[in-house]
Amino acid sequence: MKIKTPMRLSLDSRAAITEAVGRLAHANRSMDSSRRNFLRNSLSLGGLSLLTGSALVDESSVETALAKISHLNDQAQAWLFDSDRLAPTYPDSMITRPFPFNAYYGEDEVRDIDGSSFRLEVTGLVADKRQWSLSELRAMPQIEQVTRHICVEGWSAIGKWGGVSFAGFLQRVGADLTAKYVGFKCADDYYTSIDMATALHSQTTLALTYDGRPLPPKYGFPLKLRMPTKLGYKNPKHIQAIFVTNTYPGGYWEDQGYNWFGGS
Ligand SMILES: Nc1nc2c(c(=O)[nH]1)N[C@H]1C(S)=C(S)[C@@H](COP(=O)(O)O)O[C@H]1N2
Ligand SMILES: [Mo]
Repeated sequence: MKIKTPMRLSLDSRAAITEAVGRLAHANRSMDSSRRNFLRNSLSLGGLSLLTGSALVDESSVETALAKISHLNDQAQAWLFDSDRLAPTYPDSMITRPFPFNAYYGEDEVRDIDGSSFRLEVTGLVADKRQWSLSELRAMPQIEQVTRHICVEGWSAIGKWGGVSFAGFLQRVGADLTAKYVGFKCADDYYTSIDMATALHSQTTLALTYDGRPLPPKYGFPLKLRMPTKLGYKNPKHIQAIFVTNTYPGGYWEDQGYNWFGGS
């Protein structure tokens, strides 16, 4: 059989990979018994040990094998990531109404943040460590996009986010664009981090609005990072601090076994 073109994946197959990775991440995070069931149902244990070079003799070797797969995933996804490929955008008529809320807590516990005293902290490998008020961020050029948000918990929804181009913001603060990671600390103690290539992707937006209005508290007021190339848990809401670093910062779900790259 002749292989026609090198790996040039369609968005559909990228979505399928993302979904598979999401399922793996989800399985990673599941309880012990469902983890074993996942392995039994979708991979043979022999196959898993061949793939990872670990003998699956006990629960901790299964853990190690899954962690290795997750690391392989990070590398494969970083390699597959194409900075020029755009995630699909949609017409306003396709926006999901109401857009779902999700967090590691319930909607009744959403943080209420005072926009007038809010200051965004910017630290790490950046030339300009000044803090930013909301009005300063609103004064920067704004972009807006209707894109699909995919959550590994099994739902997706289309929404419209607007704000500052994150690449533009990183340039403006004199970030070291050769650094490996951009990390985020949130007002609800959530945290995550992303690769620099995704930070600089043209659709990555430091979002100030949802559907043309200031972000409502439940969608992350005052600031959220919106990346249509990444799964839901990589998109931090209620951002308080942004830092540029070469030291792996992890993330709230990532540290519990979710795949770190988490995207396409
Ligand atoms: N600060 C913060 N950001 C977060 C989360 C969170 O719990 N806290 N949950 C993540 C997950 S898992 C999802 S699916 C999306 C949900 O965003 P939404 O409420 O706008 O749908 O936020 C992501 N960002
Ligand atoms: Mo999610």
